[in-house]
Amino acid sequence: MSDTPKLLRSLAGEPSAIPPIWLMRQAGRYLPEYREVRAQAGSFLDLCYNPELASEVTLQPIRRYDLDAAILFADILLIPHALGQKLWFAEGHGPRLEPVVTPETLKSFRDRDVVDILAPVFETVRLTRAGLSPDKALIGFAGAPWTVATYMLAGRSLKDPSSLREHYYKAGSFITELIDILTDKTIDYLIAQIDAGADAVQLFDSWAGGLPWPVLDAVSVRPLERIARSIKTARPNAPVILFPKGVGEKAGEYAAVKHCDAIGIDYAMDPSWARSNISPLKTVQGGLDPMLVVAGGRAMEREAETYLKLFHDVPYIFNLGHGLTPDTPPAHVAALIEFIRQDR
Ligand code: 1CP
Repeated sequence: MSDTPKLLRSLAGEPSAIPPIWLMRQAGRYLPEYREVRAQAGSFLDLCYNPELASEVTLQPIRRYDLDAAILFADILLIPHALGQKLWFAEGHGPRLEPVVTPETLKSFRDRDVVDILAPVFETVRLTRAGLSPDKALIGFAGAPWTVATYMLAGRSLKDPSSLREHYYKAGSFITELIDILTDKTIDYLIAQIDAGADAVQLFDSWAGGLPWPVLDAVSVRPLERIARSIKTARPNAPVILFPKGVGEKAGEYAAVKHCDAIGIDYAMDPSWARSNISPLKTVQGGLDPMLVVAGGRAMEREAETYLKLFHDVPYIFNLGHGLTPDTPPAHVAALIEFIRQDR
């Protein structure tokens, strides 16, 4: 058997009786060993910028669960931070960014060299790749321009992004310009992650849901298409995974993006629809409701089985339909992985 990581074989279009498995937010607060390192690091941002500790928490879930892939420990908001916004995580209140972006602050962004400023992240990638066995993949990532822009424009997490739609209709050219800058910076950032040792990259568009089509196309599909195309032109061997959360059947538009290799599906997506409409075009990843892993037991196994059965004859990567939450019992994660890997 070759050392090519199972995840990369699946991204290359190979079906597998037991799919490769990794889990969004597999490193994080639900793990006691993470909380220990996090306390040692100081703040969450200190942890992101400390290559030894960030690499350690990236590897923790691989050691504990023998997952098929590690995902770089960092955050999608490091790009706004590198562009000059002040960023902090108020305990229990999520991220805060200041000042909110205006047409005036936008000007300074173009000249910022995020690859230079985010050097510690690439060092984390190098250290992690060196500490990972050759049969495991290392996934790099970034936020999709739209999702990152929502935080930059609001200065915080928006539970209801409808105010941004209004803003977009009123100040469309400014938001389009911001997205264009983020697209360029994200391309540089992901290529640098690949050069440091990331085997594949994923783009998280967590706030793509609920946008009317022409807006979704302009702020999400087209920028992601440009990122995928630029990465593939520069680094043809690096697979690109898109995770457009909450877009329903518009996921088909992302699957049609020529230069992406896989589509992450969220927990609200009907997996049968994905099997019929995405699998003919791209590897499908994910889907299982993370709340089922909080619940555990037979309900979790029954639903996991649904995904395994539906995708048994096509390339598929087992994952969740969004990230693990801090209240997930680590034993349920272990039970899920054991269930996926059992002979059937
Ligand atoms: O206190 C802590 O330890 C901070 C919690 C935390 C963690 C563990 C944050 C703050 N970010 C992260 C790590 C992280 N974020 C990873 C690491 C790799 C892994 O998956 O294990 C990744 C891939 C992300 C990506 C991320 N950050 C997204 C996209 C995915 C998603 O969850 O939708 C988003 C939207 C963020 C913003 C962010 N960072 C942190 C929080 C709490 C949030 C979300 C806030 C909100 O609800 O808007």
